[in-house]
Amino acid sequence: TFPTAATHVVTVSQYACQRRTTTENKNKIFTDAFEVLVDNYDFNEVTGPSLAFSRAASVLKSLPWTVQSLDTTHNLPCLGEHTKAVMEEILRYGRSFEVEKILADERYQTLKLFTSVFGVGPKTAEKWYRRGLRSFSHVLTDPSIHLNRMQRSGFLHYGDISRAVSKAEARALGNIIDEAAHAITPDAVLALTGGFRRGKEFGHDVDFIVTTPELGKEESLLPIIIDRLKQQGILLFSDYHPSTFDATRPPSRSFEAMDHFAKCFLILRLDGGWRAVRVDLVSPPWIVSPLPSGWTGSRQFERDLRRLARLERRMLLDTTPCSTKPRYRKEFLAAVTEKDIFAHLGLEYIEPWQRNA
Ligand code: DCP
Ligand code: MG
Repeated sequence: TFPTAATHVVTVSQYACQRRTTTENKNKIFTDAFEVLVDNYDFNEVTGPSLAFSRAASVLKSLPWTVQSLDTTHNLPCLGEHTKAVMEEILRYGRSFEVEKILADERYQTLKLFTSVFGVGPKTAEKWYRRGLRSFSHVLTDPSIHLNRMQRSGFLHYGDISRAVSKAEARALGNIIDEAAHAITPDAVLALTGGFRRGKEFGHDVDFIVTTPELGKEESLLPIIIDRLKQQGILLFSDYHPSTFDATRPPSRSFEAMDHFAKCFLILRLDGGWRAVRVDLVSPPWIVSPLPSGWTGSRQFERDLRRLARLERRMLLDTTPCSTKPRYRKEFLAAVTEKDIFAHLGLEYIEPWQRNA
């Protein structure tokens, strides 16, 4: 029989890490609208509603059925009054007037355009907007605007890097980087992470983890890989950040706590239909390599892993592989694989392709 809402009265968790979310989104009409609202709240630094609509979008993405009436949403978490009002409009008129108003708003349009450039965040976009700039040619011809190196590359390769990267292109890049890593050390390990690990067909970039079992050696991997790519003539841009990883530091509460491993943001030239592609490499020590599940995403999935750990299990999810005992934690739980992490949190294992929350 055709699946209807009534056949799916199982409870849906408020945490994305307790839901299985494939790339097949049956409620895109709602989640696309929510994403416009989220962007607009973020541009205005309004965090509460931004998170609320992000969570609502994530819940709808996990449903194996399309919402056709608000009556079928009573059992669903994270759908507040405002969210339901937007859904009601879409169900009734096929569109949301609130969303349409934002889409037609000059400030929203301009900030969206500016932040689509690699290296331009909401703060810079806002600064340019306040200066009266409304287009790329305004920005590029304004003598008072000083672009940094990343932004100059962002504009230079704008057309190429705003085009989606395919799985085949991701594989081709994987081979190039794998070869570079293996030339340094034969036991280097390269793994695809980010959206492609979750089974997405296209991505805005390609994310890789590269490491080696030889402790400490991972620190030198990225600079050497970057050098090789440069010698091959395919490096168009690189921004390298050495590790700030400190095993003696107590775990951090913040979501961005993952961000202390050596990493680099690259633009590479991919042969065969010459194009520029954005590539991110992260190089954690081998001992914490299961934790780069933190780079698998989705962003909402990672957020909710941390939120559940903190609120429901009184644990902090972190990458610190040491045995110090910070005051709010009695012991560290060792994790060798991703499965260990889910088990420590009392969660059923969710496959990467089910983390498209
Ligand atoms: N990530 C994070 N914090 C951020 C941004 C990203 O923890 N502020 C993590 C979760 C993401 C992963 O890194 O899933 C990769 O980031 P991307 O921006 O490359 O996102 P995806 O790979 O998921 O999607 P896309 O296809 O847009 O690249
Ligand atoms: Mg990505």
